[in-house]
Amino acid sequence: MPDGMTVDYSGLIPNNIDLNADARVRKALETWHPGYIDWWKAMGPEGFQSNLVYLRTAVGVDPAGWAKFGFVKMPDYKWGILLAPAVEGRTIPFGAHKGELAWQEVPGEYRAMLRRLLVIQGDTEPASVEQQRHLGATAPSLYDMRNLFQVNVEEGRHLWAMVYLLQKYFGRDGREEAEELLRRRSGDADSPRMLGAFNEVTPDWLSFFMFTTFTDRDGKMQLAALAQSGFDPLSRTCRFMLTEEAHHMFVGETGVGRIIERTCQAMREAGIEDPHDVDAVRALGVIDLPMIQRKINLHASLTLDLFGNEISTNAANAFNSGLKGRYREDKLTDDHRLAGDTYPVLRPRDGVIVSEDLAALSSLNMRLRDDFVADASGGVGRWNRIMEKAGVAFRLHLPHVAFNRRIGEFASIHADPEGTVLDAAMWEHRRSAFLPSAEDGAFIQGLMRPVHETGGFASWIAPPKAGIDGKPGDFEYVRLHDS
Ligand code: BYC
Repeated sequence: MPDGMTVDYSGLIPNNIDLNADARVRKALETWHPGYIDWWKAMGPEGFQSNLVYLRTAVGVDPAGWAKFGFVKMPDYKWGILLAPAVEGRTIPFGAHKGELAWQEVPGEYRAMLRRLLVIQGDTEPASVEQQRHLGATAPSLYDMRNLFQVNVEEGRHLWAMVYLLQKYFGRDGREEAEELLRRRSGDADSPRMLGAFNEVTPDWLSFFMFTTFTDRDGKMQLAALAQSGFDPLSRTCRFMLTEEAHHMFVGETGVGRIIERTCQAMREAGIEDPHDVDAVRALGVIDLPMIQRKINLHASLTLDLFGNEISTNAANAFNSGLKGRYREDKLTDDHRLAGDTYPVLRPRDGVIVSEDLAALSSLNMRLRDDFVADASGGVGRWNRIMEKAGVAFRLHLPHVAFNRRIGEFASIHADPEGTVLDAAMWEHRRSAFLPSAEDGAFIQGLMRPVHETGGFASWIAPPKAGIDGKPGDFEYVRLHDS
């Protein structure tokens, strides 16, 4: 009998849920598997599918030792179903059902809402793989290429995680939704992915590092909120997904950090004091710091849209029903019901941005977005310390939440990255100072040349402080020559 801690590797689908004893779900997953592999080959990383990649694979759910590293061809990766161990006697931590035993089956009255949450979560996972599929060709090192592929296979596993929940708990319509998850395509005009940011392009490695810093952090916040769910299988699934997610943000944050480090080093060596002397900095073959700020402005604002409307009945209902909690709900000390409570919400009023105390239940998207901003600013602080240490007079910052928004209270106005409201003409006039321009894109594309030599790194990025799994920086993380 599985003990919930070890993973059964004997069948097609590794799992710690005793899939062998559940013929119906095993058959549904095995039927879905070939379509998944077809999707992976068509829409997963372009090229490198027959190369050996030094990947980590989950082999257990014990935080002390859940992964093993080894060379794997990506299509042979063991995508499995892994849930964090059950907590004996767990109760619903918030909402109208607070204190009742957590659900092991879908509560009938909330079925549609729960399915929608699972489908939206599931949709983002393959979307990100599709967005990143061209990047292998321009990897700045084998170390970075390996990290990209690690992120990709784990997003693939996260799709499996949602598909398992859909197929096990939603029968026929769950199976249909699982098929749809393989049918939609990022950026497709007829059948796009569900949320805005997942239809954007990821054209270069700076975008990839920004995406994994910011958009994967939305993943962290949303998964953390779903990990509190009163629907216990969702809670256990998300708790384990969070273990993998941490590495994705590490890849992003250290990737941007290494770009900053390299730029500062090149500026110092060339005696360039002014970070705004963009032509001189770019002539060194490194990425200028103002461009990094514009990329932050873009990716942070696209990611803020993923939190939905500040005022949302959907969010209130998901909380009240016990399906989706707040970030670290179990650490909060209020009544976990929020009826009658208020929360300060930012919104535009007569050309200025004001804070209004609104019903806390309806403001839960705003609250999670605030938690995200606090979490993300820690990373920006660490980037600033790299410049400070190098003696470079430039500081990065997150844009104001009103900047460049398409969803929510600020979608109807224009604001600059400091939060000053602008009219449409002024916004158009200053847009290229705020957001990456076509010229920025062309410059970055010019830098995107692959470095495939073991231990080599592109001119615009510093090597990492340490390798993966205790390996040195010049380890051959992707074997390009023997497959
Ligand atoms: N784009 O009441 P509202 C990750 C729709 S990332 C397009 O405010 P709600 C990952 C909304 O669907 C985490 N449409 O919505 C990261 C609704 O439409 P319907 C993914 C949008 O439900 C990197 C209508 O507007 N997980 O894991 O409160 C790599 C009214 O909106 C958008 C989740 O998001 C948008 N941005 O909030 C890989 C968790 N925003 O239903 C993976 C699950 C809103 O009226 N999802 N709309 O037709 C949720 O909790 C919620 O659905 C949302 C939206 C927070 C996304």
